[in-house]
Amino acid sequence: MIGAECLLRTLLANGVDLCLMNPGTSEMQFVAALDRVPEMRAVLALQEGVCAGAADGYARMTGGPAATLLHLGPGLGNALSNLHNARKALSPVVNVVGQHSTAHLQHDAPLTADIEAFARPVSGWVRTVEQAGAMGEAASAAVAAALGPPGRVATLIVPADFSWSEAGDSGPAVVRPRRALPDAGQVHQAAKALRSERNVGLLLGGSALQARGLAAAERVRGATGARILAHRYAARTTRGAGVPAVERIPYFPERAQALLAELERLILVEARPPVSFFGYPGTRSTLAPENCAFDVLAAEGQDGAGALEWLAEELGAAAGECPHVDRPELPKGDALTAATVGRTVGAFLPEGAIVADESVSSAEAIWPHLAGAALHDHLPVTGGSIGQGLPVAVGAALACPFRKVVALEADGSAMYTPQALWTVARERLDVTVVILANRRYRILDIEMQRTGAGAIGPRAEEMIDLTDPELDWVKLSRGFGVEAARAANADEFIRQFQAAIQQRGPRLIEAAI
Ligand SMILES: Cc1ncc(C[n+]2csc(CCOP(=O)(O)OP(=O)(O)O)c2C)c(N)n1
Repeated sequence: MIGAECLLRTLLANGVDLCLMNPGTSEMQFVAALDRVPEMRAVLALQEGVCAGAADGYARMTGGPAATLLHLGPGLGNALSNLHNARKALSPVVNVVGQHSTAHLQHDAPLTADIEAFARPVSGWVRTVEQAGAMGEAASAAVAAALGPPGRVATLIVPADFSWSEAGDSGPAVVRPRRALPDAGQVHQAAKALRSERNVGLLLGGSALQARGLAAAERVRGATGARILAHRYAARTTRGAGVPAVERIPYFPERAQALLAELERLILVEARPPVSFFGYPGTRSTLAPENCAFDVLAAEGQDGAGALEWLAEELGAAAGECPHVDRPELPKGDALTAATVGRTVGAFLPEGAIVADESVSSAEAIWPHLAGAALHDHLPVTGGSIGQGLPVAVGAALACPFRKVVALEADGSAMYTPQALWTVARERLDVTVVILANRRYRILDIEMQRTGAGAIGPRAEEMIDLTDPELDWVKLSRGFGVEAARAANADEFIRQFQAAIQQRGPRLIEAAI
């Protein structure tokens, strides 16, 4: 078996059966091998940022890795932004990058680059395959490294001659690791604090923000009055009917600090002490009060949900009812704003939907309206690097073909990886994209003031305004093969969004907010 086939078969032996790729000459053996290894689903993306973001979205929804296949240093370079987001999401990703054949490398040919150096800052594990015979073992090691826990980007660099040479048998199946519970001492310490102190909060991140962890956290809240807070950039939060709501830490530090002002102790569950997104002149970066004490109930990569259940038992907390939140009412005759988009999405979201949220300055206006929606999963931008929402939607739809995916996309952000629309169309994914078209880098208006950079002069305005020329999302979307329409007011948006939810398949709505 040649190396390329050995790698694909090793991935399959490890349950990795999706490869998001944008190949070149050094990866031709992999492309050819796809016809001999039909069990591997290969999905083409037209820009590597889409491959990386889709692998992240897939991992968030399945807990396991997809593979990428990227072309040399430049292909990896295009993927870095979304690999950065995947790293912050703690998503397992097997990131396969082709390399020149070993004899060719010395000549510094046009595509030669230090791929390991490109990979290292976004990867938790990097290895260049040393010889063809090591291919199977190296691929298994990459899967094991990706799985963690916590999950990480494992970059496997494959010289072309090893992919075309005899490589021997495929590598072993690695045992899928279980997340470990914390030590009893951590649970006892948290229970003691909750029993004896008043202003205690639990900050949930990672897997603790899914149904099991949330239900256990609600029991703890019921028994102790502790506040349940959510890490703002956790990879996946289950929300809506049937799961308890949590307080999400706001974006701006003053609001976040005000929300947390009374806290004397914060118990961290798969989360770190919260910090603001940016540092501003005269503002501190930490969000909890300066004298707040911290305990770790579960570290990142541990079983936060299991730890919360243990804590609830320790406290003798009864299973509580999940408070009911009404579905939002549809806006009537209102202007089309981020809030009316939020109410409409909240009203129509079907059970089991997945929301890829890159709504940037519209996020605060939309978020509360989804609390009363049907049960769904919310996937935010984890690493602040925009251009993630559409690719994450692709990966989530590939992972969960029977769940509706809704991508809430600010127009500026959507322009970083619009090629994702082509993959949505080609794979006929059940994705509804809502473009929040304010024709501006709106958040930068606010940030300009906050950073003390000063007033927006006419030249600065040109760096923030997106009206000259205007992006036409209906034409752009159709150009990528996704049927689209424009909504100019709330009534049009309601009609179009309802229709998109009722049909299966790709659809884009440009909401002129
Ligand atoms: C990769 C990357 N490049 C640039 C930025 C800086 N940035 C943050 S938000 C933003 C503009 C966002 O505009 P849009 O997506 O239209 O959202 P709006 O603020 O209008 O809601 C930019 C350029 C970033 N976060 N990531």
